[in-house]
Amino acid sequence: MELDWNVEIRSYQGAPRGGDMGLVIPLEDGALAALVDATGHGLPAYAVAQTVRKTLFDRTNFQPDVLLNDLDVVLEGSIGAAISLARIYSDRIDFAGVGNVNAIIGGNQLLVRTGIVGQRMRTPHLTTAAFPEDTWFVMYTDGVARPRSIPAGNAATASRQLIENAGSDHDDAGVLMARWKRPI
Ligand SMILES: [Mn+2]
Repeated sequence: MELDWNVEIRSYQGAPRGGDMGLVIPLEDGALAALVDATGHGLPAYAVAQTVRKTLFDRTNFQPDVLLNDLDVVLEGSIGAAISLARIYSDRIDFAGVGNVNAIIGGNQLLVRTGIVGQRMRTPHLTTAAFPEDTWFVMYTDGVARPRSIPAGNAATASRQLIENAGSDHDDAGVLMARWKRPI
């Protein structure tokens, strides 16, 4: 099985940098996926998002709820961020999120706690969900409306389409999509 994934980001008003940032780090038994919406826009938000990126690359072997607690400490004193994280395995995902980055798997919304990582964060909640072949896992920031349906195509084309269909003109827009696929 092959993980078909893509991160699509469109910065607010075409700015070259923004606070939405996503990544998928391939691991031996799956991947670590993250989608971040740092508070605000532009360079300050971009800096916070890059701090999150660096922290995650340094700590790929930790569970999402543990990582959110770590990030809450790392981002203390910053403007903070909404962060959703998924540890992807061959048949399931472990998921946790704090803030306004939503997640859907197989059409079902996953629990995201309110709050801001780095500021007044509540204890993250770890959810485990089945992740069968050809099931879409989608994360999207609050600059994207809840998708009514998943566009056809692969992760790259479908995520681009989602941003086009449902992305806001007044915020950074970010989408991360992943599914297990049999290699062609
Ligand atoms: Mn936003």
